[in-house]
Amino acid sequence: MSIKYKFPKNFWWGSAASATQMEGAGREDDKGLSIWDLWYEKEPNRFFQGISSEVASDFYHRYKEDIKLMKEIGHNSFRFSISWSRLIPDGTGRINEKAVEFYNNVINELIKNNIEPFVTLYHFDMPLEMQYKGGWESREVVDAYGEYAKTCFKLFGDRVKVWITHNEPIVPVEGGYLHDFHYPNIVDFKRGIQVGFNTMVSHCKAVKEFKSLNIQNGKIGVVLNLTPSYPRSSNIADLEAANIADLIYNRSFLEPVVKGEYPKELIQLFKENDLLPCVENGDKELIKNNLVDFLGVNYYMPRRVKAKENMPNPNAPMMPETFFDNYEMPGRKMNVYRGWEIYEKGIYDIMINLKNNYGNIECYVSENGMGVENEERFIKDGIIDDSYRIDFVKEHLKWLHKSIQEGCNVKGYHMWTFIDSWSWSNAYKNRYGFVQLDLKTQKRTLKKSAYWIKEVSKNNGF
Ligand code: BGP
Repeated sequence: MSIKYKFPKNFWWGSAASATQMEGAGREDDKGLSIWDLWYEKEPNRFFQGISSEVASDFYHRYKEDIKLMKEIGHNSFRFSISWSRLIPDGTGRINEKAVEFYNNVINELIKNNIEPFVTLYHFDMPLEMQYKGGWESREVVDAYGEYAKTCFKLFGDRVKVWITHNEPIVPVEGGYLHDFHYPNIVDFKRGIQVGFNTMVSHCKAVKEFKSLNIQNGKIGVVLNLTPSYPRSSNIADLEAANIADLIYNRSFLEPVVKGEYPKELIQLFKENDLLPCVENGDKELIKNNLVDFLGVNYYMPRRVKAKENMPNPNAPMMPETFFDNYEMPGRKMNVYRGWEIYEKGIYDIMINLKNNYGNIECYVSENGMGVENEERFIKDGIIDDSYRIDFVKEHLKWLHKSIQEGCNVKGYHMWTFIDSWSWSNAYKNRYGFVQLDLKTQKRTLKKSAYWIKEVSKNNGF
């Protein structure tokens, strides 16, 4: 078989997952609760078919079986997150020894199977006790996160070499403080900006702790969902609208983590609209002096933008969308289940942007994937024939390959996700895995895409 798209040596093939979405054992072995448990208790109706994260895909008990399958389908790396509230049930103080044992077992099992563990410290799962203190709005919580990060580096840094501070830090802002899809369901742009800024400070504290520990061969980065903003047209008003969307949704995190400061235009925009966050002494220096070693890039869809067409209601809460309108491009290709546009070239545009404007920083695709409803209807000869997923990945990989040919510093490709996982308020509506999960029996079955990716990984291309 001839390989048309060959990837660089030691390319990372694998997938990503998160604690809340896969661990289960939600109330076992002294785990503290997180905002997801509280929200479910308060409003179970907010979760698709009323399913909580309490059981998920039971990785807590089945990690050995899952890691075996990962190896079988050619993973050489796997990103998972530590649950802060499992490790430190109250958010600060006492460490849960059962959790230490669990994460040690997972890390050791991965290494034993030649799968490099990538560890995320925070993936949307604020410990309840920390939320009671104000969550990311509170500097006490920011400090607690710094301590938690240090604890993780000390406990696991002898074996974990790739660390990620936050997964998509803009999402808890969007979900929890703007668009009502995460707890605490606040709608307040200014508070959201404070949350974003405090998250940024917490990220830098973790980077600082990491660097001071001098972990051998270790590196630290952050995972950002760098959704490119495409203007409807080259009309100046459309260009300006897309620029604002890009500033708020991408450059707000990208610039401080890579360049050590916020874009001046963003500061100006927030200043004009009385949205600037409270900044404490020393924050600026902290941000300046704690740049990332690499970036993880999550890419699912593009953002298409046009100039505002109607004056916003002056009494409606201010939003990023106060400054632009989203644009539905006629003829766009859609993943109708998730309601997300599919635009494969976006992955190339992101990488070229990082190359040209961000010092060609080392990066990898940390999530890309396609959630589909009712996949059981595609079962053929006992397995799910998810050829649509194979096509999705292939087309993205072709563009990624092109970016590498053109000199982009891309080290790997991780799929979202290994096994069908609990998707926040969508619960199990859309399935993303290489591996099918039977919710009733917890049985795992490889999908067609799993066999395909195994070959890709084996051949380091396709
Ligand atoms: C990313 C998150 C993941 C995952 C994925 C798919 O934003 O990092 O946690 O869930 O999106 O999105 P969803 O689960 O909402 O379909």
